[in-house]
Amino acid sequence: MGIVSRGFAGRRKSPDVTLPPGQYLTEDFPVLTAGPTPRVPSDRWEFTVTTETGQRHTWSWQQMMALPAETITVDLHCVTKWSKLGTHWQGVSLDTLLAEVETAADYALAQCYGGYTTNLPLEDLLDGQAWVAYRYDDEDLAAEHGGPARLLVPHLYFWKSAKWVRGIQLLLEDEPGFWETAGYHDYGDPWREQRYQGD
Ligand SMILES: Nc1nc2c(c(=O)[nH]1)N[C@H]1C(S)=C(S)[C@@H](COP(=O)(O)O)O[C@H]1N2
Ligand SMILES: [Mo]
Repeated sequence: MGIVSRGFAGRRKSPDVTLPPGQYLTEDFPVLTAGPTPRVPSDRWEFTVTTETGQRHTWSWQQMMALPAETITVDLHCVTKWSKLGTHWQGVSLDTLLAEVETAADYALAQCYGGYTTNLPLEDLLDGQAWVAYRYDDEDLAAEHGGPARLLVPHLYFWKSAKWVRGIQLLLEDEPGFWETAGYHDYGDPWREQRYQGD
């Protein structure tokens, strides 16, 4: 590794912050929703994992709340180029939910109240990389940000963090979701700037 001397001329305003390429910092929390905001009361909310053989594992709100919660502090990177650092969440790890599920699938399609979908490799939902998040900044997650609960997958562009999530379909073959069908990248790694198909 080389030694980099910033010198005086190279000094930046925020020398400690490294953002993915093409991103800028924002302090507020923009709302990005394709279509109307679904209103799902928690007593009618449920979350279902469906395997490639059609087996279903469903959690009611009450059952989800009874699972061990994790506190998560992560940076968010939206493909529209804003990044928000150090966001604070609470939720249930997908490791906890998927531990009970037997599957040979390699892919997952997140499904939402309201019809939005987004696809991810199953391995990107495991090993402490993804949560069903229901609290933001120590408050119940607001409806416009996906409340009562959303997927949180912060290592990928934020469109992969499905709001109003109602389930995960496990698949043997990859199946593109809403934005992926419209030309956005299948995987969406912000550090490799995978915004669009072909990036
Ligand atoms: N159900 C659903 N989830 C969604 C979206 C959406 O339109 N519908 N938009 C995605 C996009 S493009 C982004 S950037 C984030 C925005 O989340 P926020 O509105 O909480 O900032 O949610 C993602 N999850
Ligand atoms: Mo986005």
